[in-house]
This record gives sequence, C-alpha cells and structure tokens, in this order.
Amino acid sequence: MDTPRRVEHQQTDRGYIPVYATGVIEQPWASYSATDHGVWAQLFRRQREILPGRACREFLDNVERIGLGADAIPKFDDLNRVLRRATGWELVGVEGLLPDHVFFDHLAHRRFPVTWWIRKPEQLDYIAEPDLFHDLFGHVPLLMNPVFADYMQAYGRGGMKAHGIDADALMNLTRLYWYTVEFGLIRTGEGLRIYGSGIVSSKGESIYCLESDAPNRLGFDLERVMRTRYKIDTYQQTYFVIDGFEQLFEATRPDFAPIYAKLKTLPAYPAGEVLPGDRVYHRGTGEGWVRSGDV
Ligand code: HBI
Ligand code: FE
Repeated sequence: MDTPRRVEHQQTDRGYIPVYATGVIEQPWASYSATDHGVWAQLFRRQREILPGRACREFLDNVERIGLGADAIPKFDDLNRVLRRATGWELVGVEGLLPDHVFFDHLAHRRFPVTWWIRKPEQLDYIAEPDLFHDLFGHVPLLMNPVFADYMQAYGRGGMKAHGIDADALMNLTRLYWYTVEFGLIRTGEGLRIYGSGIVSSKGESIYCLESDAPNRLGFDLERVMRTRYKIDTYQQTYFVIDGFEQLFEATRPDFAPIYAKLKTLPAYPAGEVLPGDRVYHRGTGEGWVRSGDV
C-alpha cells in the first residue's frame, strides 16, 4: 500500500512536514496489508496493557463502547454507525495533516478527520505526523462523550473565527488544543488521569506524564494555556489539569476576541515555566529537558 502523493511541504505546528490535499477519501480498508493490521494490533494491545489506571474512565469505557479491538484496523463505517448515534460525530478519511481552516471546518460540523494510513513497523514508537492509530485510537473514543464532543465542535467554531482574525489568535487557539485535546490531564477521585490523544497513543508519554518528576503539572486556566509555548518533538514540560470536561466546555463559552486582543500585548511563557499564580499539582525537576524547540 503506497502512501498518497504529497501535495506540498509546509511549516506546521508539528514541524516541517507535508500538508496534504484537503479532500476527504473513502477508507481503503481492503488495501491494508497484514503488516498494517499487525501494527494496529501491536499498538492497540500495548496501550490496552498500560492505560488502565492511567487513562481516565471516560476514555477506557468508550474504547469498548465504540468497539475498537486488537485483531484488525477498524472500519470507519462500523465506527460511524455507533458514533453518529452517540453524539452525532462521524469520522472522515483524510490523507494527513490538513490546513488549519479545513481542519477547523470539519470539527465545526462534527466531522473528525482520520488519516487513512498507518505507520510502518519501524515507526512504532514515534511518528512526526498523526497517522491512523493516533487519530483513531487517540481522538475518537472521547468523541463518544457528549460534553467532550460539544467541546470539540465549539473548538472548531472558535478556530474558524480565529482563522479570520490573525496568526496570533490562531497560535493561542492551537496552544489550547495542544494542552487539552492532545496533552491534557484530568483530576479524578483516584488522582490525575490522562485524556489527551497525543499521550494515550504513546506508550512512553502515557507513563512519563503521570510518573516522571521532570514535568510540571498545573491547574488548567484558559489564558495561561493560550500564552504557554509547547514542545513538538519531545515529551511535554508542562501538563495542564482540568477538573472535568464541563470545565473545558465552559472555557469555550466566552467570545475569544477580547482575550486574543489582550494576549497580543503580552509575552508568551516558555513551556517549562511555573508562575506565582499557577495551581501547582507538581513542580517539575526539569530533568532531561531540551531547552530549545518551544513553539
Ligand atoms: N489536520 N488531519 C489533521 N489532524 C490534526 O490533528 C490537525 C490538522 N491540521 C491542523 C492541526 N491539527 C492543528 O494545527 C490544530 O491545532 C488546529
Ligand atoms: Fe491529534
């Protein structure tokens, strides 16, 4: 199975990687090889092994509810029958990273773009751009949760507006996505748990984000997150903790335009900084941090 032709290389927030055509494509399920299904199975089994006790209940329960299994790459059509009934969301196959405004438009219409191809066996532990495993296993289960599903649509609508304002507004919103949807933690009665897709789809970071002393773990605050730079090719130096998905949805209620205008006049914070006003669950030791590369 050859990956589709690449339209162009573009500087994106995940570094210098290809941004593909914006078309939606049918999942070419019959074209997946035994190796492709094997990569899915290996990644799925590995995460199913380590996530209980680390990922939040909403994520784990919805992996089951939507019917993800280890034996083969799931069919988007099968998942869409369950997902549409649960929250009105659906998956659409895409070739990879989309231009921001195209991505936001999908979210604003309750469509989640899922890359149709899966990584190679030699890329098991790290791949620069989101592949099928990251998108499907990482992002889709929580779209079964009504509050999180509403947040994702509100985020997409916000993205459409930010796209019309300026690059700073877009960066603020991209940081919000990064520190919640991709790398977010949530407080529970049993302690901190993971809900971020970038974490749950990575074995190393699933362990590191909760158990290493190196990173900060700070209470979520909308403007604080929008001003905080992030890492694109190492584990995060700071993880932000929400009290619940309602808090996330509530955060998207206000009109962001005045917030963007205020933040435009203020400097961004380095990824690993801890500030006097922060709610500190854990102040990181900073061990092993790479100082450069903050976006
Ligand atoms: N495109 N297919 C796809 N998937 C993403 O997660 C994605 C994207 N384009 C832009 C993007 N994410 C980020 O810039 C978001 O913060 C908007
Ligand atoms: Fe993602």
